[in-house]
Amino acid sequence: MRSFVAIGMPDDVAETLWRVTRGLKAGRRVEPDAMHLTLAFLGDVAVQDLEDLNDGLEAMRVGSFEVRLLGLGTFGPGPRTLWAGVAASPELSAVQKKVLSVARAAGVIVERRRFVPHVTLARFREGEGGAVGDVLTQAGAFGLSPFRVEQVTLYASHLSPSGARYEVLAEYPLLG
Ligand code: 2AM
Repeated sequence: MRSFVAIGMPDDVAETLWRVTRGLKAGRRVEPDAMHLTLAFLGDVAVQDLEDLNDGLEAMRVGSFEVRLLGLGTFGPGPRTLWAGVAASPELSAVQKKVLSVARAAGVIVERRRFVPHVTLARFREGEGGAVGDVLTQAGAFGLSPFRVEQVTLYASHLSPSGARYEVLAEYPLLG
């Protein structure tokens, strides 16, 4: 099953993020209830590995912490995506490393990519990305109040021609 571990956005944060892309004239906006900060993209995971992953995430001892969304940016030529950035945080880096090590221990092969924490707000097809210019004029000024991360979530990603649909498979409270 195509899956990933992420931090879901609280409703009020997601609503605020949704308003950022209100004026976009092209591209596909990510719906508020699909917004998340990915800690580890796992790709296709075998059912047995998923069980081990679930056990490992349940056993993880990490406390809750705060994150702050700060700045806007883009990935890819065109660009392909618009995202909200995340203020550097040792707690966030620690939980991301922990999730990666749990995934590897469960037998999941995780890509070695630099962790650039972000929340994707919109995706663009070729030729659409220019529309991002209007939104990026607010980039420097963009910043939200910090919010507390109380849990991490294991999601399944179901791909279809109209985009990905995310399903919550399990939630893991951060109790320390
Ligand atoms: P993105 O939002 O920047 O595209 C589910 O696809 C989540 O995993 C998304 O948040 C996506 O990031 C992230 N992700 C990281 N690496 C990925 C990859 N190689 N393929 C698809 N999604 C990836």
